[in-house]
Amino acid sequence: MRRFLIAGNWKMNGGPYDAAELLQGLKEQKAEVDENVDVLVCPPFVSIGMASEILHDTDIQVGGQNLHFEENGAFTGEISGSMLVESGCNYVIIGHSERRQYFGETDETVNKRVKKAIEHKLAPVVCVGESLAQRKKDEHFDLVKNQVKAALFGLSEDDAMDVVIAYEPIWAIGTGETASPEQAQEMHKHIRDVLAELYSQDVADGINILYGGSMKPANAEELLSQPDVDGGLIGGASLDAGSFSEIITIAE
Ligand code: 3PY
Repeated sequence: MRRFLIAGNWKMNGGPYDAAELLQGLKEQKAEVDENVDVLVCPPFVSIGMASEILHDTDIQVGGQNLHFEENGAFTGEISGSMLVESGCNYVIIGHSERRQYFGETDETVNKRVKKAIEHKLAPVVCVGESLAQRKKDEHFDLVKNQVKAALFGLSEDDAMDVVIAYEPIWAIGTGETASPEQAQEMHKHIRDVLAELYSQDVADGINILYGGSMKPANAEELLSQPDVDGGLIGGASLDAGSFSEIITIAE
């Protein structure tokens, strides 16, 4: 039985002071969460320690927005899996379209990062999704299938069970556009079919598939009521304690 996962991707917003204020607000509204919902916040690296400290006595978990696939060494500006674990994370976002678009992330590096996350027992939240041009050319199903296959390449069935997939159509990121519930359901079902093909129906049925791309209180209910939508990876609305709490309440 899958539980909902409501995850906030803060992107490059919220240094330690702002993070503390936002998380105190969230804690006041949602320190305890219904047992059918997991809640996660992914602040920028510099605020992770602060987040872990503030949230340690709540049901809210903390994750990173990226990790490097090497253990340590001369990789200026990078963060390792063990650093995330030491800072209190148990999830990490991997392959967000902004990383693919602006920082040269490829299917191959996504796969390396997924493997490193699993090695550290961090649940990878792997982002996949098509651009508007790819959707218009009707390439979206094949593209997402290839992204999922590449991200999970070489993972055992047990390891795959720890992965979370986030479907984030690029045309719905930071644009205010959202996929319709039908478009989301159609792609989530497709992803689940790809997972069943790669592993088994049991494995596919156990993996959380989140929707990301302008999820907010106004559209969360209809998106979350789709049978294959198991939660959300939430950008802008996760930066407001009231909106994020509202989405959690909708999932409950
Ligand atoms: C968005 O909602 O814009 C996101 O990119 C979430 O990751």
